[in-house]
Amino acid sequence: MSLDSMRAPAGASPDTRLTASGAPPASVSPRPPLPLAHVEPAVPDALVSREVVVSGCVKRRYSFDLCALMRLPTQLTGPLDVVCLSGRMVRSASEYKGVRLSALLDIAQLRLPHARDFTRAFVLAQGADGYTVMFSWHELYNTPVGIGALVVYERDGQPLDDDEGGIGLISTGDFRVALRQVRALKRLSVHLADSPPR
Ligand SMILES: Nc1nc2c(c(=O)[nH]1)N[C@H]1C(S)=C(S)[C@@H](COP(=O)(O)O)O[C@H]1N2
Ligand SMILES: [Mo]
Repeated sequence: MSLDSMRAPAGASPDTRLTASGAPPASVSPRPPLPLAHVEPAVPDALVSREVVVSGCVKRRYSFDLCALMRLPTQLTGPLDVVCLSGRMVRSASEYKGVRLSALLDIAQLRLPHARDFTRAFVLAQGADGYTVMFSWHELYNTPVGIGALVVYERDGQPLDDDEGGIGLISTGDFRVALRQVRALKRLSVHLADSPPR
């Protein structure tokens, strides 16, 4: 067999792929090329997360991109069924890879009016579409839930692709894991619950 016959046909070299802008290679497009502004990416950028910002009651606001997350101690979930409140199986994963949510908080450090105020601190985790879930300080630092509350960037050995939102959040200790699984995690904001007047 000649080397030539093993080569991909002209116009489909190994480097030819759909770009982030979704523009198909000119040679395979049956239609005249569209102006760039009309070409929609497969997943709108607004629904993908490339970094997670830690803000609110913290000493320093931090932004963690993929590289920053990968430098932190890695956590693996092991097999995990992602099930919604209804009982619907969203997916069955062999493994997610990520870092503890508490590790990010430890870096940003809580900023508290009084030392004991950590007892009423909580974190809101928000996705690119606004979907928001909550973890209390106690869940994260004072119960087994915290061990499995992870900011994740890989599933089954593959990076979470744009369809899956890039960076995400998962809580392996939950009964219904799908609910606190946040797709395209953008923000972790730390708050203090109001203390009722005595
Ligand atoms: N950002 C974001 N994450 C989300 C949701 C959402 O609407 N937005 N829905 C939740 C619910 S109710 C379910 S069942 C799962 C669905 O998982 P999937 O979006 O990864 O398929 O995502 C959870 N995480
Ligand atoms: Mo759901």
